[in-house]
Amino acid sequence: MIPIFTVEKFTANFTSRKTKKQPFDAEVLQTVQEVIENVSTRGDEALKEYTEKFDGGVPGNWEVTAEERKQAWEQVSPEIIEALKKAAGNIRSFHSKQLQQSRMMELSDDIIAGQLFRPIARVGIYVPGGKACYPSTVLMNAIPAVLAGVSEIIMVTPSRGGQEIAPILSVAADIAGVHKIYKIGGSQAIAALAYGTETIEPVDKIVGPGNAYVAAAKSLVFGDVGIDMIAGPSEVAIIADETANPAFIAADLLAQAEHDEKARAFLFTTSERILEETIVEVEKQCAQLPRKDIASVSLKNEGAAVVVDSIEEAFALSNALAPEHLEIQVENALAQLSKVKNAGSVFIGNYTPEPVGDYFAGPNHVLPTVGTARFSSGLSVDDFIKKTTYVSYSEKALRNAAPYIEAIAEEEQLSGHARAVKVRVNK
Ligand code: HSO
Ligand code: ZN
Repeated sequence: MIPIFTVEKFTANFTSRKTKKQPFDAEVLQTVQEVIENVSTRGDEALKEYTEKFDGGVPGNWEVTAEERKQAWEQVSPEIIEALKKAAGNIRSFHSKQLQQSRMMELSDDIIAGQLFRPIARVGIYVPGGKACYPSTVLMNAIPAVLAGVSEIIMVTPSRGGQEIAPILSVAADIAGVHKIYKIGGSQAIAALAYGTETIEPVDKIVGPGNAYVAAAKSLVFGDVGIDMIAGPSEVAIIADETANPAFIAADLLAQAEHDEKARAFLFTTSERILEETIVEVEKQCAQLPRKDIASVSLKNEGAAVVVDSIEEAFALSNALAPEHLEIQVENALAQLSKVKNAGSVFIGNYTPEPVGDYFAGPNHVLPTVGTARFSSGLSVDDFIKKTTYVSYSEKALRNAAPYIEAIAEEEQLSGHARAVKVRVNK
């Protein structure tokens, strides 16, 4: 089920930069452009039309009311509520360590400089309502925003045919601390968040996953508002040696593959035996999964297993790939951490499968995909904070610096810049 690649073939197929990996095409982009244009000019009226068309009905009230939010709790089992609360506690505690104080530095007696850390005022969180309706995603997006001090966190998620939203999403929003929930989805929701309508006040940044239309909309509104990232298909790379357990590896490959047909699961192993036994396990375990059809298509079309000569070679492949998730299942796994150069999040040892992080441990599950871990990071408190620098010079400090500033200004032929200094020091 999982295709076997040589190191060379894997490198050529999966680490090339030449194929653009955007999850939407020109046609989607054109449709979305029209939606954005309409919502930004005609507001609620256009939002209504698109909601009717795409969600199959328009909600009586756009915003989920306090009463509806209360009722949602009665529709969710106590076990799930407990699990979400426990997960939220872990996510909160991990992300709270990311908070930083604004800093002021005395660069010398008469020069002060610093950085002010200020939260973004208004943030929108997109949460899919259909195929990937995940309460864990609500927690992962909203908790860092709450910790950063964002004053208004607005979640949007499509209604079911103009009726209610999934109760579990509303409960997760309450647990995380989301201020408002609107029953809108698709590219029309992104447009409403970016430009505002009569009902929806515009936000400053939009985060959260979505389908191709949502991704295209986010990429189009970027610049007018901030966005987190354009996520590609989810992926895992597993590095395994002779000491790994093929049943564990197979389960982890399948956990990734069941996300969707485009999800990617890779195994780099130093052991032929591990590879062979993993292949048998994958067949066996896949047959038992409710989503076996999705998982088998994903593994067959997008997966790869590679036998490598050494652990070093496995890490070289993984670093070239820059996977969203990296699992290290080798002897003394923790000691290998220094070999990781590019990866979204790392899961260390045989007893740390990816779902530990997807749901529970604390690190974020919104992570850079398809090689973007080369230059970017998973969602964190930082994504909701702006860093403003400041500086203050005394007259004496400016006198000392004047010749240098003036020299550079004249070199750039910006005499006005030089004058702004001269007028102060030559008085
Ligand atoms: N593996 C996904 C997150 C997720 N898994 C949500 C299950 N639910 C991307 O990191
Ligand atoms: Zn997952």
